[in-house]
Amino acid sequence: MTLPSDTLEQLLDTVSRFVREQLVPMEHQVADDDAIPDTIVEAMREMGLFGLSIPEAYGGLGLTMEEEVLVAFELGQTSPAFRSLVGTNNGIGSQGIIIDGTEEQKQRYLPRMASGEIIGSFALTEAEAGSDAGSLRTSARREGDEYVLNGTKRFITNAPRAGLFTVFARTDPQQPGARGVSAFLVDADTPGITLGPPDKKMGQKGAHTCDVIFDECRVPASALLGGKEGQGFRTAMKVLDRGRLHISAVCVGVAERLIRDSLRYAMERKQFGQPLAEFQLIQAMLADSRTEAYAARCMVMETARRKDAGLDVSTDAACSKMFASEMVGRVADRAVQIHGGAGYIADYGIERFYRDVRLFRIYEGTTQIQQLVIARNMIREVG
Ligand code: COS
Repeated sequence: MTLPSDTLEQLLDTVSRFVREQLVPMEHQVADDDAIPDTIVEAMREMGLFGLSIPEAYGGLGLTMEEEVLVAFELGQTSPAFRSLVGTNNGIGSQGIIIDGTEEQKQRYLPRMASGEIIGSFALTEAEAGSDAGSLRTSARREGDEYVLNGTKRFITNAPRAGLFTVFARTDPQQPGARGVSAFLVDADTPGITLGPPDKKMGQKGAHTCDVIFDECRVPASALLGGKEGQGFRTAMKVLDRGRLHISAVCVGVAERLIRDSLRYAMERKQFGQPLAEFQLIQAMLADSRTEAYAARCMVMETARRKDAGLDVSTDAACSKMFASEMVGRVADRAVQIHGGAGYIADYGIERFYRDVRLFRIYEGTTQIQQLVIARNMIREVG
């Protein structure tokens, strides 16, 4: 449901203030401790940030895609780790249930995800099945009224905190590709699940990923998402279409933050007797970054509006993800360059963003997967 414009303004203002006053001052600490303090998690719960995209009927804010990307632009203005904490409940951790879940599954999980009581995690990737998600090998064997899950999922975002996993597993061993895959809603405390140690990552400290190992993990048949076998891969693709747009919005937010920091630094720092911002070569970098971030913002807004209008945005979401994630990489690189030596020193935080944004070009589909999706869809449209 579309919010009245003053309610939306209020929400965006609240999120923006929260980011500026509470999150930005914590960035160094979160990176150093590799942990988000509980007080911040609690504040996020109170603001409803875990349930932005979950329908109101299940306790969320029920934002439209356009409203959600506007919030993501704001959340992007600080370390991506903060957004990552609420990201799975709003995206890949809940959308499978929202899009394809049964009413009972929605009732059971969505209200607790919206409140942040439980964290949802999306368990698709495996050691041998990353970009080629359809080749996954985790199995779900039917035994009476149960399925028995076996396999290992890799790099699973928010797994160390998760209360619920959406697990993609092969129910039909005769079908090696996407068609044999089903999705399951698995409570994290189900016997047979163990977690690997947290992964040591290049950036995004404070956001955690790890392996999730299923060993003869028994779930009731009612855990099958949507109650239908063989639909899991399609569900994953629909979830990712949406997730890619959200990530694009976060990229725009981070880029705008880095441009602001770069501009401020360029206006304060003097060399050769004048502020850096007076030099045309610095101006060129600022202008290029501003232009590219603006282009990405427009793409994201337009795609979000098209999605709200009920159009298929698979191609446009992939275009947005590819452009926005590559764009923020270039913007972060220029931000380091404008800051010079300071850009390379941890105290200024710019090098941290430079490392953090690298992930955007990889997760929820690499740039090369976006290219593949875009081109395949183009060919299919003509065919
Ligand atoms: N929406 C709905 N259904 C979709 C879809 C979409 N966006 N994309 C594909 N499908 C359906 C197809 O229609 C097809 O269904 P049918 O078998 O009924 O015809 C099925 O899914 C398989 O599609 P396809 O043949 O295109 O699958 P591929 O194995 O060739 O894989 C890519 C396609 C590469 C696009 C897919 O594996 C992918 O997105 N990989 C990246 C995964 C990823 O992003 N991982 C990140 C980790 S999760 S954070």
